[in-house]
Order: sequence, then structure tokens, then C-alpha cells
Amino acid sequence: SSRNLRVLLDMDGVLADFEGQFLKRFREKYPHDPFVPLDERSGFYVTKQYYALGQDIGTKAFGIYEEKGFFLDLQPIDGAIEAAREMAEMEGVDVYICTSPIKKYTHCVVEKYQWLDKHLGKEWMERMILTRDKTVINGDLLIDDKPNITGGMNPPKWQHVLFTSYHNRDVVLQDGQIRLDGWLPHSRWRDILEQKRQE
Ligand code: UMP
Repeated sequence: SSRNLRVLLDMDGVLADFEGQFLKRFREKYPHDPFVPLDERSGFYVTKQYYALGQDIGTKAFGIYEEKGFFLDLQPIDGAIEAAREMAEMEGVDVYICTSPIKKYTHCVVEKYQWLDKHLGKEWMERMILTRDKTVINGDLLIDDKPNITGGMNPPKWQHVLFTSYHNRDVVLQDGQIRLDGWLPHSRWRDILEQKRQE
């Protein structure tokens, strides 16, 4: 077809290493408390797993990503920045960032913009979509590490590409979902886009 392919890219867990930063900060701040190593993570919500270790541990975990600087300091996931740039430069492809801010928005919302500016640049501000409901966003593909994305639009327009993360390694794909095991090699995500374009 002649229209452009719309690709929605999630931030946390896809472009930015939320899990790694969370664990690092938690251990720095609470060196004597129990924690969940990355290879023992399961379930999308890191806080849920920490609450299972104790109410106080859960509360501490919650506080970690509400702190100033948490979202701005996230490290890019391997190959993510290069992939995003390359994808945005592809003929016939429109790239958007599609991310859900936490409810305590004070630092998170502005720092998500700052992060994008820092790693990809000012022109990416045009591509930013902040929403707590990704199902209402129009797109052909949503690349996201959250296994079960629900909301007001059912089914959503996009196909869900489940981006592999520690917490979703063992998750069984639902109907229509496909998996992307990281940004490297680039041929993997390029194949998914090419396939979608041919549908
Ligand atoms: N998030 C939580 N609790 C968790 C893990 C993540 O609130 O235990 C937040 C952090 C991000 C958002 O702001 O969820 C992730 O949203 P998306 O990756 O779906 O955009």
C-alpha cells in the first residue's frame, strides 16, 4: 500500500533500561534488604514482586522510581538508539514513542521528554505520545515489553510485538503477538517491519 507504516515504540523496557536501573538504585539505597535478581524477575510490575517480599519492601520499591532523576538516568537498551534512528530514517515508516507515565507524574513526565531529547534529539519531541491507554493509539505495530496491553479499544489497531525483557521471557505469546528478542541484530526488527508492510 502507499501509506506509511506507523510504528509505536515503548520507552521503559524497550528503549530505556528500567529494570536494570531499578535494581541498581534499590540495592544502593537499601543494601540490607532482600531484592529480586534480574534473572528471577517475573510479571510486568516490579513492585508487585517486591511487595511479595514484604509490605515494607514493596513500599520502598515503589519509592525508587518516583524519585527525581530516576527516569532521566535510565541507560539506553543495547542497540535501541541506533535502531530508533535507523527506523525513523526508513522510507515509508513513521516512528512514534508511545509511553505510559507513572501516576505520580512530577518527575516522570518531564524526564521522559528530557531523556528523549538527550538520547535522540529535539526533533523527537514531535514523535512523543504519552498515554495510560495505548489501545486507543493508531498504529500498525506496537513494540512493547508488557505482555497484556488492554484498554478502551478492543481490539487495538496495532499488532503487538512483544519485546523480550527479563520479566517476560517465559510468557506465552497471545494470538497475533510476535516476539522481538532485543534490538540486535538489526535484521530482526527490519524483517518484522518488512513483513508488516507486505500485509
Ligand atoms: N511501572 C510501574 N510499576 C512497576 C513497573 C513499571 O508503575 O512495577 C511503570 C513505569 C513506567 C510504566 O512509567 O509503568 C511502564 O509503562 P509502559 O512501558 O507500558 O509505557
